[in-house]
Order: sequence, then C-alpha cells, then structure tokens
Amino acid sequence: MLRYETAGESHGETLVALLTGLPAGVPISLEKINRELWRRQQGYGRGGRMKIETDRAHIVSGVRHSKTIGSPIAVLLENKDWKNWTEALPVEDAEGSADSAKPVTRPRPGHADLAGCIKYNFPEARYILERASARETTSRVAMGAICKLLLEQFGIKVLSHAVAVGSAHLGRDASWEEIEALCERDEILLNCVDHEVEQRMKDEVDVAYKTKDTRGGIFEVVAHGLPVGLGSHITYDSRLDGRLAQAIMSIQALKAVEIGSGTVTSVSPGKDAQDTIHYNKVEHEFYRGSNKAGGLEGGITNGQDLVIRGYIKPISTLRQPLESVDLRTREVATGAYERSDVAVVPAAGVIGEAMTAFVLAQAFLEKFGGDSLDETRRNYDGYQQQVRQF
Ligand code: EPS
Repeated sequence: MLRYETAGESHGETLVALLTGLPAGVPISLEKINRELWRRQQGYGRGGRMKIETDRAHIVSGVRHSKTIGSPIAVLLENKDWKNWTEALPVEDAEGSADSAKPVTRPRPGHADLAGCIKYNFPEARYILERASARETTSRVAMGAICKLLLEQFGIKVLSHAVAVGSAHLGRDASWEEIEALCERDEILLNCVDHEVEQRMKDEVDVAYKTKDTRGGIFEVVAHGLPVGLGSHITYDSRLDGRLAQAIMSIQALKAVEIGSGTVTSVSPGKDAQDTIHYNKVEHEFYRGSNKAGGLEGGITNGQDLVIRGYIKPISTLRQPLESVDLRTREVATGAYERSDVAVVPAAGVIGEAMTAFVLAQAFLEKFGGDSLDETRRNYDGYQQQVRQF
C-alpha cells in the first residue's frame, strides 16, 4: 500500500516527507520535483515568506542513481526562515527561552488557533499554528511530485488551474491543451487560462491588499491519460471519488470539493446530468458525449479526464483582524496578525495536484501492483490488452 507522512513546523528547522510503497526502478528527477516546489511558491498574493524560501528537495533515502530502490523515500526540505526562529522554537529548553517564545494569545477566527489550544491544552497558539500552517504542504508537493513521476511512466499527467479568485470567475471549462500550456509557463500570476479573467483576479487581490483583507477562490485539478478502472464501486472506502474528496479536503483552508460538474448537475434534471455513451466501430472504443461526471462513475475512473475542484476560503490571518478573546485575560481582543498571504489559489492548485497524484498512484498500484516498475508495467499492459479486447 502506497502511503505517506509529513513532519515539520512552519518555522522549524526542516520539513520532512516520507513516501513508502513505490516500486523499484521509477526514474526520479530532482529537477522535476523542484519545479513542482517552485510552482507551489508562486502566485500573486503570496506574503513576504516566499521571498525568504527557495524550496528544494533533499532526498536522503530510497533513491539511488536517479531511480527508486523500493525502500521508503525520505525527503528533507529546509526552512531558511528557521535561522530567525531558533530562539522562539528551540528543541531543548534553555535558560530564558520562554521569554523569546513569541506566544500567540489572541486566536484568529477561522484558524486552528483556539480549537487547537483547547484540545492540546496549550495556553497560547504558537505550536498549533506552527503545524496548522500551509507551510506543511511543501512536503506534500515533494511527495506528490514523486507520485507524478510514477504516473508519468504510464502517460498520466496531473495539472491544475485557477477557476476563481474572489468574485473573478473563469465562467467556462478549460481544455486540457490550455491547462497544459499554462502549466509550462515560467511565470505564474494567478494561473488562469484566460488572460482577461486573470487580470480581474489580480484586481481582486489588489483590493484585498488595499483593504487589509484576503481572498479565497476555486482551483481545478485535471488528471489526463487515466486508464478505465482505478478505484472500485464495491466498498465505501475503495470508491475513488470519496478518497479524492478526503485528500483534497485535507488541504489547509479548503471548505468544499466538487467532482466534475457536481454543483451544477445536483440541481439539474437527470437527463441533463449524465454523459451519454457512444461506440466508435472503427477504433473499437467507447466514448462519451460530455464529461459532467468528471471522469468517475461508481467511484471508478471511466477513462475520461478526472476533474476535481477545491474551494478555498479566504485566509483567516487578517491585517484588519476580527473580534476575538485574549486567552490570558479573557477580555475582548482582536485576532493576532502574523505576516501572511493574501490569496493562494494557484499554490492550492499545485497542492491539489500533489494530493490527486498521491491518491491516483495509490489506486494505480492497488490495481497493478509490482515490486519493480517492470512488473507494474507488465500488469498494466496485460490489463490494457484485456480492455482493448472487451
Ligand atoms: C502561513 C503563513 C505564512 C505563509 C505560510 C502559511 O507564513 P509565515 O507566517 O512564515 O509568513 O507564507 O505559507 C508558507 C510558508 C508556505 O510555504 O506556503 C499560515 O499561517 O498558514
């Protein structure tokens, strides 16, 4: 079973990603992993932290001579900002270290601060926010980039684009070719396929900056080149839609997930909500009249593009903070402000890609197995032959 763990605090020394269960022989490119890390750091609306960090994957196990060897892959990701936090976040308690602890006693509405403090019995939220921070997603993107390298071997690509930032909305579907061209760019503004809409997205972020506010939005992840048959209808926990929804919802600040045209078809007549089935007698292939299902029927991939959207709420760290309560005095106070981002939809999309790539790689290996890539490929080829003969 493919699985992963992450560790690390936002301003701690290092972030860690541990990925276990990939077959041996998968080609690993540090350049490709680092490009994914770079993509996650981009986007108009990021805070000052991104000027400090240049995320790079440091693989310390599981890869030799640019190929996986079947053992757990451990990736370290340095926090350059750590040098400014060594006194606030020491591993060992030292004389006077409590004085430099940078306590956060005014919990931010919408953040993990208050619920976390009560649950973990902390008098202040520093250690809660250090782990709740989206900095953790650096590890997820490194891990997801490795999953993408497996999927790439079988012609599967996972990419994303911004559908909305605040009220600026793309308002149409994007083609795979548009998304692919967008994701190859070396400059990322808001990662929208439409230049005019992207400018309106930028205006939204500018208003948020000016009014000391933040903006949420919608990203869409698309996986292209999938075989029919990943995931299964047979049990609740093998349904791929449920697994993907969990993975996407686990991203910081996510509040809703949509597969295909789910929010539209749920309120449309049944006859307008399905994808008609057709057969090409020359190519001996089934095909569909549309892709409202987003590539999943019965929790199984149907060979169409997988389309999943994440709805991210506006970031809860506000420069004009909302009413809260000071944990020390229990008096009315305003929520704490720490340097933060204003809008993060493009970055959230890249994280969504990583989560999608992980779930797809997991389902792929469940179906095709293999301790070595050669074995996985034999199993995959045999199945594809069966599909062609169906
Ligand atoms: C975050 C606050 C900011 C963001 C951070 C998430 O960090 P800092 O407090 O260090 O300025 O930049 O995101 C990242 C560091 C990142 O890599 O995405 C938060 O409170 O969640």
